[in-house]
Amino acid sequence: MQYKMTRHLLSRPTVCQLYIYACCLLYSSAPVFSSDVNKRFRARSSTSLSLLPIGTYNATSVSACAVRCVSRHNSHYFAFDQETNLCQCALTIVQGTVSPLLPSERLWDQVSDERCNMSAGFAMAALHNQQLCLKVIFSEQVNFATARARCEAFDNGRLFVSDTVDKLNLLRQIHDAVMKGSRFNLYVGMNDIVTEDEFYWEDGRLVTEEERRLLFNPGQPSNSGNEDCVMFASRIHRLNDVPCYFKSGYVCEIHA
Ligand SMILES: [Ca+2]
Ligand SMILES: [Ca+2]
Repeated sequence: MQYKMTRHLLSRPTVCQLYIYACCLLYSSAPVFSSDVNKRFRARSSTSLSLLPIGTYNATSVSACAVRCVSRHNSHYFAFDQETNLCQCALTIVQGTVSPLLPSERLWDQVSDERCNMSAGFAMAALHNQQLCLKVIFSEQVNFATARARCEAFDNGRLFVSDTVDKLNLLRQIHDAVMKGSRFNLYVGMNDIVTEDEFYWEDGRLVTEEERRLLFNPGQPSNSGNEDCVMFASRIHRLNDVPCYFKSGYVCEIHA
């Protein structure tokens, strides 16, 4: 899937009817009908929000755009331009720097999302029946203990429990969009600090054999030189155990 910002849409100076809609509800496979749109989606307008589109279409209305995005992509986020009828579906919207808006593009109403804490830089992402709230931090490089403490300083915050391949892929997409070619490894919420080779997620669950097989890079975890903390390795898009004193970016999530 190609994740490419279509800035031309956002840069029209007269696009005063550009709305970002974000689903307030958990994913449902039920189709979206016109009358449901206002209940299931709400307009978001902010100079500091961007979306990572996964599909762009022409749609005759907001409702048609919603139907298209939900039915084709299970997408809970979209932008619709009422002047051009351009409809962009996205799996996530992110705060800030992915595609900064021009001054002429200050046309979105700020809508806060209390649970997702977007004002603190968290991004919402819909993944199957889950709604994730993630924040990728690369502006400081810290050891595991500091990364963990930073995440836990947010209400309901913790290091990201990246326990599926889909979550790793989403992390890759957000990382690549935000970093624009640079690469940062990111601490995630897994370690075997207490007992060697017994990895636990930050939610307290033991990491299963299947999770190890699917999520770690082949040959990892290696505990080479005593590695008890786990990073998302941005080049390989898989996990690797590293010494906990290594300094790295990290990814936090807000959990329910
Ligand atoms: Ca270890
Ligand atoms: Ca390793």
